[in-house]
Amino acid sequence: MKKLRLNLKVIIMKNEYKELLVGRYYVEHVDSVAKAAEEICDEESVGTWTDLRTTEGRPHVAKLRAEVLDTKVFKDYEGYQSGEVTIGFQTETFDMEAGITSILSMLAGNLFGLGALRNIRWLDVDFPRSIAEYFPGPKFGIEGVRKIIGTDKGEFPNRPHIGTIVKPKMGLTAQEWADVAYDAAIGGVDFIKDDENLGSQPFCPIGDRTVKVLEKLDQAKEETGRTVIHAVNVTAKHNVMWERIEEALDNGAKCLMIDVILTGFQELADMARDPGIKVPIHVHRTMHAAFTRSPVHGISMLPIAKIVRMAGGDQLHIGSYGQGKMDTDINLELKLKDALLNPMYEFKQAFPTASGGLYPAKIPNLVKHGGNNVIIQAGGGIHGHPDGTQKGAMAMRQALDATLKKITLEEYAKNHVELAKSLEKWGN
Ligand code: CAP
Ligand code: MG
Repeated sequence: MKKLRLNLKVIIMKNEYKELLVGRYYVEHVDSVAKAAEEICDEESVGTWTDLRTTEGRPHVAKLRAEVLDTKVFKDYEGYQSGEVTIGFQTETFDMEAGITSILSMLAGNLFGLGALRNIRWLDVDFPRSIAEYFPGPKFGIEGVRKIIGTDKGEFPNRPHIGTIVKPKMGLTAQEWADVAYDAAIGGVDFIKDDENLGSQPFCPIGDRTVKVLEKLDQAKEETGRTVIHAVNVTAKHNVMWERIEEALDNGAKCLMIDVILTGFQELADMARDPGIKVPIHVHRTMHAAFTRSPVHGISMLPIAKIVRMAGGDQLHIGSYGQGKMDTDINLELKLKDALLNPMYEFKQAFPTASGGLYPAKIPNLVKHGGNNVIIQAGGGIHGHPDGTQKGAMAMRQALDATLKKITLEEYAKNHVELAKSLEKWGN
C-alpha cells in the first residue's frame, strides 16, 4: 500500500515559533501544585531533576522550555496538594516526522511516573494549527458515512444509525457470521462490525469473512433497497495489518475497523492519509479503560477523542451516555461528543458511537443525549432477542422510530411485537 509522505520542510516554515501545544492535567503533588507544574515542564522539555551546569544557559535550549500557563489549587491534604495545571509545549520541540509518537512522548510521557506526583491525569489537549495540519482528519466524517448508507435522506433524514456487533464474539465460521449479518441487515441495522477480538482466526479468516458478508449484504440490499456496511477489523501488528487492509479492500470491504489503542494512533493517521483507502474507518478503543478509568491518574478519553479525530477516525466509541455494561460517565461522554462534533480546524465531524450492554429500551436516552449524531450499537441487545437476530434488529429500529416519532416505547410496543418481546426480556 503506497503511503503519502508529507513535505515537512514546507510545513515547518509555516510553523510559528510561539504557538503552543496545550495540555491540561489534574495533579496530586507531595509538595505543591506549583511545583508539579514546574516539574512537568522540566521533565517534558529541556530539563531534568537538577540544574544542568554545562548546557543550562544556552538560549537556543532555554527557549524550548515548556511554559506553565495556569495552575489551580483544589485542596491541601496531609502530605499532598491537589489541583490542575495547564502547560504549553513549544511546537518546535516536536519531531513531526515521527508523528503522534512524538506528541505522546511529551504530553503523556515520563510525567506519569514522576515520584513526587502521587497521581496525575491528562485531562485535555489543544492542538495549534501548525501541529494539526500534519494530520488528515476524517476522510468521510458523519456526512460522508451517511451518504454511503443513504441516511442523509429518508423518512427521518440524518437520523441516528443502528449498528450491531455480531455475537458470539468468536467461533462462528465466515458463512455463519455472514448469515447473522444478513439477518441483522434485513431486520434494519445500518452498520455491522467485527468484534475487537475477531481478527483472522482459522475458523473465520478475514478475506473469506469479508467476501461472504458482502455477498449477504448485497442480497439484503436487493431485497430491501437499503445499504448496510460491514467494518472489517484489520487490527494487527504493523505489517500484518497493512496486508489485511489490502486483503479486505481487494475483497470489496466498505469499511475498516481499527483498535487504536492496540495499534497506536499513527497507524490510524497513516490509514486515513492513504489514498488507496477509500472507505470509512471505524475506531474501537479496547484497553482504553486501563488508563482512562481512574479519576485521578492516567489519561482521560478526551485527548484520545481529539487525537482520533485529528488522525482520521470516521467513527469512534465514546461510551453510552451514562448507561450500559461498561463504566460510564455522562458528563465526560457529552464532552467527547463535542470533541467529535464541534469545529476543529477543517476536520470533518467524526461519528460518536455508543456501545456496550445496549438494547432497545436504552434508545430514548441515547437519542436525548446524542441527538441525531449517534451510532447506537447492540450486540447482545440484538442477537439475544427471544426470536433471534432479525427480530432483535427490528426491535431496535422500532425503538428508534418510536423515539423519533415521540411515542413512548410502551405505547409503540402495543403494535410492534418485536419491541414488546425485547421490553419483556430486558425491561423498559
Ligand atoms: C459491545 C462490544 C463493545 C463494547 C466496548 C462488546 O457488545 O462489542 O466492544 O461496547 O465498549 O463486545 O462488549 P454488547 P466501548 O452490545 O454485546 O455489549 O464501546 O465503551 O468501547
Ligand atoms: Mg466488542
